[in-house]
Amino acid sequence: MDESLETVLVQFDDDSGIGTLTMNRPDALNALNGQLRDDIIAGLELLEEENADADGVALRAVVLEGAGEKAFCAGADIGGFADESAGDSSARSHYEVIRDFPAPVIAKIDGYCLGGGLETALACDFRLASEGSTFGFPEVNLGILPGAGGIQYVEKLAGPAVAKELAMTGEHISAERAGEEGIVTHVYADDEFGDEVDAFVTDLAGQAPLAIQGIKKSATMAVQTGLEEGLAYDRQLFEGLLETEDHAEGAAAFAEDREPEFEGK
Ligand code: CO8
Repeated sequence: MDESLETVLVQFDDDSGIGTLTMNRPDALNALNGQLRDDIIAGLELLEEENADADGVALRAVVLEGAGEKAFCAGADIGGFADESAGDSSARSHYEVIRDFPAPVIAKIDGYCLGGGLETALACDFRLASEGSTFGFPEVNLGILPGAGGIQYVEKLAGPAVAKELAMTGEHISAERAGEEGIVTHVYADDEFGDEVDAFVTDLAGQAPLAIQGIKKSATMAVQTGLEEGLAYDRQLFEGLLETEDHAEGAAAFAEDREPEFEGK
């Protein structure tokens, strides 16, 4: 599949099961306007449709990236803030749709990752960055704050001092520092970035997809609930996975000393 929405390019590779969404407003450093936010959701829905006719799970992982040389995403479109906070408050935001999306979503960050762009990356399951990338919450310079979870996420990943430093100073930090603080999952040398991301995502896409879905649900639950409830939830997920063909395949492959072939059944 190869589709161009107004501000997002959508691709799906049948062989690997990897989908790619490219935020495509390079002239505005992929700043998030209403159209881009809607197109990210629409792109994810298009990719999810790949599972509808599949025998098992076709869509194994999604890469979210920014078009152009300079940015993953430079945050909310300055000038469009009125429509950022207005609108239908019952509609799910692209941040929530990414967070709850069944397949893992990997933010491929090459360049500026700021404000709502960083919050978009934080809603993803993994943040893979080139070493030349830059991170920050410039909202304070506009007299606002990161209102889509940025402080909450960074506080959980890096602690309150780092969250407050980023949000209160508006300063940019390097990919190296973001990696050290745990805000970014991996930082790769610029000239190895594409290959390293491909290797990471291909590996993820080859894992048992129902187990991956369960792990994502469990990890989301872990930040939303108490330990007892979380443990009960994990037990339920675990028992469900014991019944899957993928579990039987994994065990058989181990016994036969071969690579498993998971289908998401
Ligand atoms: N919105 C709109 N246009 C932008 C944005 C943006 N956020 N960022 C860059 N652009 C445009 C520039 O206006 C410029 O356009 P043009 O060529 O037409 O003049 C083009 O992109 C290239 O930008 P620069 O020339 O500025 O490029 P530089 O390399 O000199 O600088 C920077 C790059 C440092 C990234 C700089 O562009 C910048 O500081 N951008 C603004 C960053 C920012 O403040 N982002 C907004 C943060 S606020 C936010 O994200 C709130 C989220 C709220 C979520 C709430 C949910 C409820």
